[in-house]
Amino acid sequence: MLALIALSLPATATAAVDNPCEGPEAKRLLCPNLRIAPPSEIYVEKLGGHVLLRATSDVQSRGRGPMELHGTRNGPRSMRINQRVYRAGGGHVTLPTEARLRFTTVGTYFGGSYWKVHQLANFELRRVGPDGAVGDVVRTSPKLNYCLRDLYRTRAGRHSPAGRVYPGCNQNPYRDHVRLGTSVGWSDIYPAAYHQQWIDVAGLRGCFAYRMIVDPQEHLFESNEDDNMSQRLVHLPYRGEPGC
Ligand SMILES: [Ca+2]
Ligand SMILES: [Ca+2]
Repeated sequence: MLALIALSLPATATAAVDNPCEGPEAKRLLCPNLRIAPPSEIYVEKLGGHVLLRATSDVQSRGRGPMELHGTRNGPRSMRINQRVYRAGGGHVTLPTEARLRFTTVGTYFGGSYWKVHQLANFELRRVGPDGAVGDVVRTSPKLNYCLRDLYRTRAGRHSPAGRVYPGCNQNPYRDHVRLGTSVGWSDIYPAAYHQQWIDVAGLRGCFAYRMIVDPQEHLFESNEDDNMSQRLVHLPYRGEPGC
């Protein structure tokens, strides 16, 4: 009976250490918070027998401090990650994480290969019932690896730097250490036409929820771990605009 109860618990306790951004010391830390905007600029691309539902994704940094990650080589195309959280009065804490960087190839058109965070975001499609209830996952995107960088400043504010602090992801496969991150008020956005920004919806009919989830494995420490999902309803076959 005990074993059955344990198996039914959600697999959320994956962090390497306790999250200081949810504990009593949180107010002395400039903790990051990641969010993801609902999928936008949705369109269909037909390719052979595939029907690719493409969408733009926007990972937003919305905490008191940046999401800053330091990778250290632990394999030919892999790095382990320490997260750096700055203190309100100066200095920082270093948090070991279960997250990993992968040297990821996105094709020559999009610039070749980059050090990206493995499983930073998931895109998934779930069936929506006539009562509006969202059901199980029916399809997922192949995209898992995602850079963190300051691409656009999408919300100005007191903690948000006016210029880029983390300009782009490193492309050198021989580095032993890289730093990447997204500053407060900035976004890392991938357009719908980018490598793997799609879910194959071939053969699906009806109403579905197109969900985007940032940090789905809960490897990164944030001040709010409950605002990491957004969704938009889509009717399939797609009619050119969202909604069921
Ligand atoms: Ca969050
Ligand atoms: Ca998290």
